[in-house]
Parts: sequence; structure tokens; C-alpha cells
Amino acid sequence: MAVERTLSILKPDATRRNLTGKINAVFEEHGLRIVAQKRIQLTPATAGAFYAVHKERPFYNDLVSFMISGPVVVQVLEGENAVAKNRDVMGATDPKKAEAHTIRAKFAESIEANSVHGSDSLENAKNEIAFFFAGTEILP
Ligand code: YYY
Ligand code: MG
Repeated sequence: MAVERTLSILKPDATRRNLTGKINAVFEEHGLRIVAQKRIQLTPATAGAFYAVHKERPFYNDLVSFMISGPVVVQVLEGENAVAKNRDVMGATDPKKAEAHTIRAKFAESIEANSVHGSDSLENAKNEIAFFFAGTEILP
């Protein structure tokens, strides 16, 4: 296994309910280090571009509307096997299907308002990190 970096987003349902510290504690308990972090407001253009892979999906417009409904916290998580580890810690997209110990089982409100985003491959992680962060903003 290698040390990897992955992009995480604490979504508007998480910032609205003041859950950023509780969710960050879960990452840290699992050995994921928060090596970059900022609280930002996404625009229709940035949210639409970030989720462009889902452009043809029926949920795309609602997803973009949700992602701009309040601030988000974008983060870079670093650790051994960080991409897959974060996906495990997040849990299934639909919180009803997520395992009990996961962030989505504990905190998500619905399949849309599911509290966290995490990159799904190392290649996507590199692109998603570059979408939000300059190299100088990442401090291991
Ligand atoms: O990677 P992950 O976030 O677990 O799921 P994706 O299939 O990439 O979908 C991205 C995002 O879209 C998901 O977190 C919520 C939303 N979404 C939805 O609202 N309804 C669906 N049926 C599927 C996904
Ligand atoms: Mg995804």
C-alpha cells in the first residue's frame, strides 16, 4: 500500500448542521490526515463542472442545486490507501444502505444530502484535488 491523497467535500447539509468537526474526527480516527482544507461557496458553474461526469443523469440538476445551497468544506485527505479508505469510511451513497460505522450512516439525511463526497479512484483524486487546490495549499 502507498500513501495517497484524495479529495473530500463536506456537503451543505453537513455545514448547515455544524457537523464539520464531528466528521473530521472520523477521518482522523481512521488515520486520514487533513492536509488541506477550505470553506467555500460553490457556484452553479463550479458545482456543475465538478459533477460534469453526471451531466446526463436524472439527478444532476438537483445535485448541483443542493451543492450550491450553502457552504462546503473542500479538503485533501492523506494516508495509506487514502482513496479506498475514505470510500469505506464514507459508506454507501444511499445512507439507508451504508454500514452502521460509516459517516453516511451516522450523519447523512438522504441519498442527495449525504454529507460527504470522496474521490472514487486515484486518477480522479488527482484531478479533483487540482480542481480546488494549488500545490502550495497542501501542507502534509
Ligand atoms: O460517489 P458517490 O457520492 O457515493 O455517488 P455518485 O454515484 O458518484 O453520485 C454523486 C452524488 O449524486 C451522490 O453523492 C448523491 C447524488 N445522487 C443522487 O442524488 N441520487 C442518485 N440516485 C445518485 C446520486
Ligand atoms: Mg462519485
